[in-house]
Amino acid sequence: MKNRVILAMDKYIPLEILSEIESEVYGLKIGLPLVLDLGLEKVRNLVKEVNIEEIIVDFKLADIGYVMKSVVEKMLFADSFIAHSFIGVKGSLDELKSYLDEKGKGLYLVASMSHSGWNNSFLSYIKEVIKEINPKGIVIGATKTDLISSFKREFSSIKIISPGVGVQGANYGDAICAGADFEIIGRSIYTAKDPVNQLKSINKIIEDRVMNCKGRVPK
Ligand code: NUP
Repeated sequence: MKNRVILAMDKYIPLEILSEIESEVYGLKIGLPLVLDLGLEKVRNLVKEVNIEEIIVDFKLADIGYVMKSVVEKMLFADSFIAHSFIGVKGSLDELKSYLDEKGKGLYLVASMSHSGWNNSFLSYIKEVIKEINPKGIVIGATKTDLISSFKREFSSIKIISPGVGVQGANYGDAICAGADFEIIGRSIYTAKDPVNQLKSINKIIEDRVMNCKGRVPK
């Protein structure tokens, strides 16, 4: 698989740059700061113009089912949505999952966040929720490579996407070597002087890294 990067767009990136980037990324992750800056209509129009395999909305939804459905129904231009798993199943994630299934959209659940203060002591509960909901994918911080490997072994058919690469400290390619499918990268790309070349360099580093870790990627 060539493109292993999901570009985290928490700040506006002009269409001219996005058009050059689209062949270099697998996905585009739309963050809440971007929607608050631009407004929903402009984000929708921007997304319409780009040709990227998966558009993921990352509001880390954590609410009752009715409210989460009310959010995603306004953003059906996206392919998938990220929600928290600690909110539980009944009356919440079960309703969101059925709604997204009905609309042909994907759901990612947060399994373990990338920041150091995230508490993994409720991990077994989170795993129960993931098993019950059976989402398209899960989010695990790239800063936690052991956890990525153990989730990959336990949930082999679920896609793992990993933020925390670059600015937050994880090395490019480490999460993929540990078993993640994609690395989510934001500021290291969009704050660079030349985001297009920066992304190309990052892709090259990931490619080289993945070549060297191949034997160790968990099945
Ligand atoms: O645990 C998480 N950590 C994290 O940084 C879960 C996330 N979804 N993210 C998101 O990944 C965060 O909201 C941001 O959009 C992106 C990381 O951006 P950056 O640190 O590469 O700029």
